[in-house]
Amino acid sequence: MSSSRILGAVLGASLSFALLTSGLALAAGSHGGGHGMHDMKIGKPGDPAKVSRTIEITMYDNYYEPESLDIKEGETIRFVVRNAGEFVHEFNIATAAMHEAHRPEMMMMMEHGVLEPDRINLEAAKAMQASMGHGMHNEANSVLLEPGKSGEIVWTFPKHADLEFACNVPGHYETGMHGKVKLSH
Ligand SMILES: [Cu+2]
Repeated sequence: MSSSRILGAVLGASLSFALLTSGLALAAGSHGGGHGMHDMKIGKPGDPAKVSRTIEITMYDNYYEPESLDIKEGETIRFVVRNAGEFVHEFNIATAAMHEAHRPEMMMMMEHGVLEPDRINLEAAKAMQASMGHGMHNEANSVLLEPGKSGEIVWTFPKHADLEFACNVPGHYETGMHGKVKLSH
């Protein structure tokens, strides 16, 4: 795992949080980092004008409602995600392998004090950014939310993929905070 990927996770999370607190919850910007996210494999940021439906996701400690998703291949969905739990949670669309690779990065965020159990420490995020010298970076396939916060993702799904939505905050995936994305014709 490269340090740039770790930084991408850290700064992506802090940027997502900054966007959310300013009320601009759309994570629809293009993914310009090119740091190894498999865009074609998992889909891509969606065009808000092409959204076919909105799905509300509620995050609790440590599970999602709904528990799984039924999506048509190629469909563009607006996810409105709300954290109704008492801890920070993530809604991240990816393959199981990508989630697995993401978890050590989230662990590093926690070790650097960026990710606290119930809040995102932006001061620590800035310090980590300064010490590692990497620019801001957004992850369009995920949103990381403090308790009580909401966010949105517009996502276009691919035709074939084995995807799950998951929370990679340390300990959460392991206690069941993930669900299947069922893609159908
Ligand atoms: Cu979680």
